[in-house]
Amino acid sequence: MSDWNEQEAQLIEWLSDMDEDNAFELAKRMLLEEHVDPLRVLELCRSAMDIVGQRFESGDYFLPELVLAGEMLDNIGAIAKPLIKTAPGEESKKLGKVLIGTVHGDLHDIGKNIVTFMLDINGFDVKDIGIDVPVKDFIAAINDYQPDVVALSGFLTLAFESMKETITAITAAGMRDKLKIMIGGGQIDETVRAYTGADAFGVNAVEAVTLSKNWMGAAA
Ligand code: B12
Repeated sequence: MSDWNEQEAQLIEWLSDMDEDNAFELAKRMLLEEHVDPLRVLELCRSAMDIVGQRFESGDYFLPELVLAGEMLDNIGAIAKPLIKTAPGEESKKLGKVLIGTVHGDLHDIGKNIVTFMLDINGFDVKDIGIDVPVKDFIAAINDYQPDVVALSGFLTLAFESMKETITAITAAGMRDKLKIMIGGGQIDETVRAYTGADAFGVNAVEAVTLSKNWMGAAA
């Protein structure tokens, strides 16, 4: 927390305290009037969500607070995302195809949507197949879309199992050698990567872009 200036700490506090109106107005002012880096604002949102998550775990918050947190993020994201700059020249050339979805059993999609958006503005063709995606739908979509990279998102611990199932099925279908698989969302680390059999994991949307660019042989 010590890394934040006063205004940033205020945004985190309002977001984590569910002070929806003040948080939205401040985020809007930072983005549209003060031209604060939108990625920085999204990072502040993420920190606030960690606090919300902790309060949920400790029984101070319940499902309605998680729902409201999701809505606040969506609203701020809608202003922030169009302000994220595309690197010059990246708009026209397509670097490769990425298929992305949240694995079955998991309904979280805010992080996935940011990843989709960032891959898109960084020159990838991205097909987003949504949330709670059954293994068979991933397989069908890979057959159909022929992606270079498959991105699996999931925030729940149970998503690790779904990711493993999905990757095992991709291997069983004989598609594993033709694509790279990255996973992300929530508490994913090297142990989870090894467990699921993914090629790599990323902790944020910038890492998702870097991994994909490296795999496509484009400078990150
Ligand atoms: C908002 C929220 C919800 C909303 C989701 C709304 C939505 N449309 O997504 C709602 C209310 C639906 C929800 C429901 C539930 N939730 Co919830 N939720 C959250 C909360 C507060 C924020 C999540 C979020 O969106 N963060 C913001 C994004 C932007 O986060 P981010 O991590 O920075 O995202 C980046 C990375 O994840 C990465 N990334 C994402 N995907 C990918 C993919 C790839 C390939 C890569 C490389 C990177 C990558 O890039 C993103 C952008 O930079 C978290 C707490 C937390 N600390 O995260 C709990 C949390 C995830 N939820 C939790 C729980 C328990 C639930 C429920 C089970 C509650 C219940 N009792 O019903 C349900 C589950 C429903 C289901 N089956 O999925 C737990 C999970 C615990 C666990 N370990 O399993 C958490 C951690 C809260 C907690 N601490 O207890 N939730």
